Amino acid sequence: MTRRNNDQNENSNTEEVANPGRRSFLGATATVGALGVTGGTGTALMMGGSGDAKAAEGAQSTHVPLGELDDYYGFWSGGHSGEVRVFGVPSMREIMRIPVFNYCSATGWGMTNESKRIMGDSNKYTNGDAHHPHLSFTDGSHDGRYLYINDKAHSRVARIRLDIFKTDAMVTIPNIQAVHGLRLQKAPKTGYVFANGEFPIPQPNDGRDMENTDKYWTLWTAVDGEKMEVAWQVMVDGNLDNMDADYTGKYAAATCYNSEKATSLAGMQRAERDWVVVFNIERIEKAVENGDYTTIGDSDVPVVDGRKGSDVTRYVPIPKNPHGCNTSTDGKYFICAGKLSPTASMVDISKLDDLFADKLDDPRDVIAGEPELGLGPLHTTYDGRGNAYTTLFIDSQIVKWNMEKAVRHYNGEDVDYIVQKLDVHYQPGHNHATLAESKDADGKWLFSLNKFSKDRFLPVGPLHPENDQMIDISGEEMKLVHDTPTFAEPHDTVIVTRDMINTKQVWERDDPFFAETAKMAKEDGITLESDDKVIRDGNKVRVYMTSVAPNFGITEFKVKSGDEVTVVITNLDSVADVTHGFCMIGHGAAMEISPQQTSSITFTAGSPGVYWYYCNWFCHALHMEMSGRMLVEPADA
Ligand code: RUQ
Ligand code: CUA
Ligand code: CA
Repeated sequence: MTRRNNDQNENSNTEEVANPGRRSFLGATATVGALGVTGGTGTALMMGGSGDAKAAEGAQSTHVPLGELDDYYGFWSGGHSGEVRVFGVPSMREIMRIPVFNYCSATGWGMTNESKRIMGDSNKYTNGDAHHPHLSFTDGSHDGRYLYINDKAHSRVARIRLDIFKTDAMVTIPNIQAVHGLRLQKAPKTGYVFANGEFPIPQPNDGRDMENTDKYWTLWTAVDGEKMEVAWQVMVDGNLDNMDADYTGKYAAATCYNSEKATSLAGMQRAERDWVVVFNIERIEKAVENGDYTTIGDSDVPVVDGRKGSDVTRYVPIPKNPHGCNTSTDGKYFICAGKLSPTASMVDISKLDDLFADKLDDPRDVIAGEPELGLGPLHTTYDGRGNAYTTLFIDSQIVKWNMEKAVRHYNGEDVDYIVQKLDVHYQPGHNHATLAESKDADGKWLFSLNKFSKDRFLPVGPLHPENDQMIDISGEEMKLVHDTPTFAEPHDTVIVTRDMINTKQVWERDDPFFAETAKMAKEDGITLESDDKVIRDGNKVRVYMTSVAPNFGITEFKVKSGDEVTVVITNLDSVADVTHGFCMIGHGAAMEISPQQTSSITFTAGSPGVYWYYCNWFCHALHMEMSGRMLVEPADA
């Protein structure tokens, strides 16, 4: 049934001789049985992975000639680093990092007043866990306006503006713990940003019902992607893992691995089937409109009851601890990977109207196919030519399979739906092909986001990078072409053509990003574009200055120890790429000020003495000289 790339088998033999220790570790086979119900699953889940590979002959080139630009933007989540990273595809040059849920020493994210306003209360957390980056849609195509991403650690959803590549909004979702799956409404446009609440908790979670897990619930949330406010929530049975939305705007579906509502590993594997929950968005909106909802605790967000038996959801049983849920780019299926089952379940979206109209005898009648793919299927992506590509975590492979043939096989025809299995290095989680979240999937490149790199890179101690491998899928055969080490830990990526993104090279002076700071300046009678002035207001001092390479508008100012000092800098340079910085020594204050940007940061003046501040972004031949002094006098002077 499966076909192997000969090159790889040859190469793995050579490797075996060269490095027998590694082979014996990686060569161990895990079986479905070994995944079993209790105990020992930890090691079983780590095994598999059967060989090495070299870039295949005749593959598309990843080479981008010097001075030329890549064809695609790739947005990578930075996992528990909390950030988003931007790569050029196919060169896999890292172009930019966008701080989101983390603090950034270079740009001042998390420390500047502008970023603090955006982070709101959650600014108190210095960590985040970014999983799923997704680009906004209009009619099923990416429209290049926004990128949305979730934070599992503190249940947040953030938005990044793609004209400036900065985070511009962040909401903390109430009544849940851990936003995991995050997906966007694809049509008519985004629209809603849907967020899966992963861990069930008492509702409200105020100390009641802590011992009684029967009373734990989690919620599925819709955020208004324009206003970045929570629109409504739906209470569900079990928990929620990953999800996706359809191409009509009508339905969304989320996998649940803990239908058992267990709190132990063994308990979560007890059932042979968990489920995929299908949400009827129209019916949820109706329920909210009709006042058919409750609220929980202090939150005034409408919560619609979507537990089993409700009108707004359907629970379709599928095997077993399912994980990824990816809508096929032809709009036909939600494909849910089985994880502890070697299968993926294909939910036929055209049957969902009947499912909700109670016209089907069995909710399983919406399953159009359930192909057997290999061990540990996690996520699926598409080439727009009728093929699906699913990661096999335990087998350390990508399996390419034909969707139509899988459906025919499910209907009893003797047809082989597996096209190819390709070894990857090692243990893939997500995979993602170019444009494969939209109806424009172009079947050019596929990335396998491997959780382990083991021996693929120079050793750097016990902590290894991940390995995001690039595969040419433009032909019949998948061809492995490139290894990319990545740091903790890209969960997912979205890749779009470069013409979909339109960026500004220089800030506009009326940009809302620093509008609050501009308002404060106005109240102080300051013209940001020309004034260099210190304003004292009790023990608050506001230092307004301009910058033009290589000068700060103010090179000396006096404050008293303990004063709350706010430094506001407007960069008057309007030449692209002339970014200045401000770093106050000994005060934990640093920030970026790009051309025509206003940035501000507030800190408490330390003990009496002289403190130099300097520009920390290289801007000019006299960049080293771009500095000034803060003179801190005793508090009672
Ligand atoms: S999950 S390895 Cu956070 Cu996207 Cu599947
Ligand atoms: Cu201004 Cu460096
Ligand atoms: Ca389960």
